[in-house]
Amino acid sequence: MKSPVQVTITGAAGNIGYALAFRIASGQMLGEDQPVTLRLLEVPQSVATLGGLAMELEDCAFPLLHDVVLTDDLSVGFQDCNYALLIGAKPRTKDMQRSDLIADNGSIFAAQGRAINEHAARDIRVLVVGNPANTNALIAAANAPDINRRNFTAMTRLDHNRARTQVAIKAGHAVADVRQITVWGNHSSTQFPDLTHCLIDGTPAFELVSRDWADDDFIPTVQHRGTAIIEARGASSAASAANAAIDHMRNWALGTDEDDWVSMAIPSDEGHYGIDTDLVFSYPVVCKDGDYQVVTGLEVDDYMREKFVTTEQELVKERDIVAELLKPAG
Ligand code: NAX
Repeated sequence: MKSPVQVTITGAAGNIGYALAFRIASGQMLGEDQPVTLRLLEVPQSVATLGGLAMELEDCAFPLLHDVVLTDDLSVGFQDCNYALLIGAKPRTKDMQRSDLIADNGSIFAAQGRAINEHAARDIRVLVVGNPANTNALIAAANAPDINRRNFTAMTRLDHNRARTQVAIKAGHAVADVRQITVWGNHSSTQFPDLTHCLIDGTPAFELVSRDWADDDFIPTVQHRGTAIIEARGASSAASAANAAIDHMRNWALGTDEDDWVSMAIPSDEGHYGIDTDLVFSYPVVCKDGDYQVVTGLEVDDYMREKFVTTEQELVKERDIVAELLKPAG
């Protein structure tokens, strides 16, 4: 048996945390031979609620669950952490715009970045889920100067999974037949769910679905799915978000399928596809040996370029709003 790894979940008493913790403890994220210690980090007033979650985790008698640590102390929460899922933040409510969230949530991720820099394992892998996820990941990375920026990522996998299912339904195929779909840019309504290089059972998607359908139906459905779910259930997506977080981390740690790629929001420092080099931007990536690489060399036409610019500009605006939080304390 391998030695246990430390997995931190922030906001673990929330909706996504509740849907996530059991799946990590059961081995669905890091494999069925990898024991884990769960470090559950919350705000002080929610630590008591975490006690209930810890009891339920005990009651599952998961063979891979080595220990559970409950805390509201960042230094304990990130101690020697190998995998961090940064979920805790204020969720967007029915009438709230993303822009309202940015200032509110940014400072949480600056503090967590500093704590990661001081206490976590040097090869920590970080997934930011709390919104605005891309910009929060940028803030966390900026506040952890001793950790490789590549190790800070944000979640667009839920959008990727949503896109995959929508096109499978339209084409009358199984989800498993859909390959090489990409969500580019921000986890927001400016994201670009892209079928240009998508294959469905080996056939180019645009031979099975029309470009008009993609423009008028598919793209807006995926872009606004989060809002549709809030309207329908009065709360934001939780189980599907937890599922996407598992998918993202599992692929990063254990690799992607040979003939496919996935969407991950990652630091754009290398400037792939001409994107500004100081954003966290969602790209198609392949993962192997615990690392990811952007899929390069895809042809980009004017239509795609226009969509890239829209989502890139939104990320630049978000970055401007949090400029003060991007300067690590000297
Ligand atoms: P909940 O309100 O159910 O849970 C959030 C939890 O975070 C609460 O228990 C709260 O006490 C805790 N928390 C707040 N500040 C904290 C801090 N500084 N340190 C530790 N814990 C803290 O929200 P939930 O539905 O779980 O959603 C969490 C976040 O995920 C929200 O920001 C939401 O917008 C975001 N989402 C991101 C998605 C994505 O695809 N990237 C999709 C789903 C979701 O909307």
